[in-house]
Amino acid sequence: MELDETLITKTIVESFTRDFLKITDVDVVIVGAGPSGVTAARYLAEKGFSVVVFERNLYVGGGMWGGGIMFPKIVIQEAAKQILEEVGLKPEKTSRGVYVVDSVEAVSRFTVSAIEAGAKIMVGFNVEDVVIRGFKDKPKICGVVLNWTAVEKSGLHVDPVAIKSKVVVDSTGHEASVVRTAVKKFPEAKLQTKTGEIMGEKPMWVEVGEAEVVKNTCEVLPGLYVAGMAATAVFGSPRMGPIFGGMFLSGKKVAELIAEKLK
Ligand code: 48F
Repeated sequence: MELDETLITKTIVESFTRDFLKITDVDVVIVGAGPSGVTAARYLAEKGFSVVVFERNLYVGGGMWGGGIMFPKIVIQEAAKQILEEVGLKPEKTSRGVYVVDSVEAVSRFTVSAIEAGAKIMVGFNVEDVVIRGFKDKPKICGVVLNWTAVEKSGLHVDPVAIKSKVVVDSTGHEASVVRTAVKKFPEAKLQTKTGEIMGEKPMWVEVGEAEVVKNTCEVLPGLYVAGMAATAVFGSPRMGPIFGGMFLSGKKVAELIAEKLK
């Protein structure tokens, strides 16, 4: 067989289009493929839900690669150990009582596990807005609006496309970018925070930050959930720096909440 150039082109376009058509209407859209997002994706896909993760970078993993100050190590506490073991990691117990794994292996195993469970991960897509129904009467978020990250960066005027879902998860990290957009575009909806607004991440306090990121993982607007650092930012909790247990536990919790909601 001659390796004609256009057969490569056709294969790429055909295969991508087939994949994309499968994810235009799903149970769950997850925005951001950091530790909380990929963990949520795996659990939800394992439970049989159709799940797509949109990640604006061309790579997954979010803040996991760089560990702490670019030392590629992921530190976790006992409570999160089982989640890591489920994806085939072997957390090493240190003399300090916490556990450690290699960050490259962690990203790889979490990603493969989510994909094997049936989640679709789409990279290079920036989620720039949400889809809503019912402005005044029972408003609900029921999808996302997205474009190629390259389009956003170029500043070209290109209209985005929409994806419908039963629920959306904001796991975009410190930015909480989906909640931020939803609140800006949809001021009549009140967030489930003390002030009804995004409270902003507080300075570091590891013990409290780790507990609160899990507590804050919830449905923050009808149809929109927060997980990971996005939950910390929305609810005004302290940051925790390079310990990742809370991120994995938050991803697991958001999957459980959504599974309960959609059952
Ligand atoms: O920041 P990130 O890793 O989120 P996380 O799951 O984990 C936080 C930790 O990495 C670390 C920490 C540990 O204690 O504090 O920071 O909360 O991953 C968020 C991902 O979301 C992508 C972004 O590129 C990153 O990979 N992202 C952000 N905004 C968008 C987005 C968007 N609008 N559309 C698509 N992807």
